[in-house]
Amino acid sequence: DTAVFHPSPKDFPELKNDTFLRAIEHIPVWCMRQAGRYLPEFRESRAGKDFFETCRSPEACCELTLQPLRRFPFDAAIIFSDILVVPQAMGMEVQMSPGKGPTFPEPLKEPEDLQRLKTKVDVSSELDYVFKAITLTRHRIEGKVPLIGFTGAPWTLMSYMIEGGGSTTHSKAKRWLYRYPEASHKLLSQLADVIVEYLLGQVKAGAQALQVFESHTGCLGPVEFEKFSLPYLRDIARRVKDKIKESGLDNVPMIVFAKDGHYGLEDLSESGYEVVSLDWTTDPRSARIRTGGKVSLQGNMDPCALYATKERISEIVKRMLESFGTKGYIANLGHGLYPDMDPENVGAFVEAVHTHSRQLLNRK
Ligand code: 1CP
Repeated sequence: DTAVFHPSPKDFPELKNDTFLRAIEHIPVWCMRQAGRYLPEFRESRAGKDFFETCRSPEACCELTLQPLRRFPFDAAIIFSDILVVPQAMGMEVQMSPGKGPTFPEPLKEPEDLQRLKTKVDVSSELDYVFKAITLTRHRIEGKVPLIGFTGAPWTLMSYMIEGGGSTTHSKAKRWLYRYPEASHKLLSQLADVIVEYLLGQVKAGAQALQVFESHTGCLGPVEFEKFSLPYLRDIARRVKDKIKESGLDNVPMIVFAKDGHYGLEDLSESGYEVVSLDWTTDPRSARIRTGGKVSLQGNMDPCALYATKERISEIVKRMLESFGTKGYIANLGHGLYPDMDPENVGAFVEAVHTHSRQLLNRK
């Protein structure tokens, strides 16, 4: 009977799906390495402390993760940690030399060195400190933005384990691919097994999205990528998603970032990840065509554009958003922030994404 129902514009049922409203507000934005040395408060928190000690303190990781959110309206947080905690969990020693980056005092040299790695890695105890950091941060973030967990991909970790640190040619690690393909696959599968458990543990601890960093794709070509990187990236996405389902958890979006892997874009868009993150060497419009709407895209402003004036940053962002389009898009840089970047310009980047995306979305 319509006569007895006088609806008033109050006390509506709670909105269960606010995707639409959020999507017309603005394009989401975050930055790789947003918790980093470009922030004075980060440098102060880290001063005089060992890097991996910091990684092992859930309180410290939580604080470093939250710092950039206090300054800028980022739409996501990424847990403070490092990709090299995985080789450590497998039994390798890694030190962080200030100004030099990560160093392995005893890198893998020949296939027999694989015996030095633990055959069974108890991920839940070895990497427990990361899970604790994620859980604590999820509480302290108070639901403001989602928390992203991450890992290095097998090839990138393998290259560090053999090179013993950063490298421009990756020639020691690539020597393994050409000379010891079997031992290479053995190491890559061992890494993939640990990574699957590690990512699942992160989701159980509270991570709401996952990013897999294949930072060293650029030194591979299409053939080696197909053999030594892509199969493991695929395997990780499939196994993590299966295990999330088996555990009765909700699916979390997975992002793959294969830096300088433009040659593999079509394959990456069919590798089981919801999002493909791009570095700045790929043109957004061609990336849209090549990925055929199969995935969302993330990226890809050249981090060095942050050295420009705020006006120029705004123009660059506007063009980037127009090229990617507003659907299925997460604004980000094409790689991490550098320590000498001006926090004010990081703020200008975030603001430009919000301003221009509102304009683009309202035009429709
Ligand atoms: O003392 C310090 O603060 C050292 C600088 C630093 C920081 C802030 C390192 C050493 N790691 C990190 C944190 C870190 N590392 C995060 C934190 C979250 C965030 O992004 O805000 C993440 C996601 C990483 C991941 C990471 N570590 C990657 C993948 C991303 C990428 O840059 O391609 C890689 C390759 C590393 C190794 C690493 N750790 C640190 C350095 C300087 C490097 C690179 C060394 C090299 O190869 O030259």
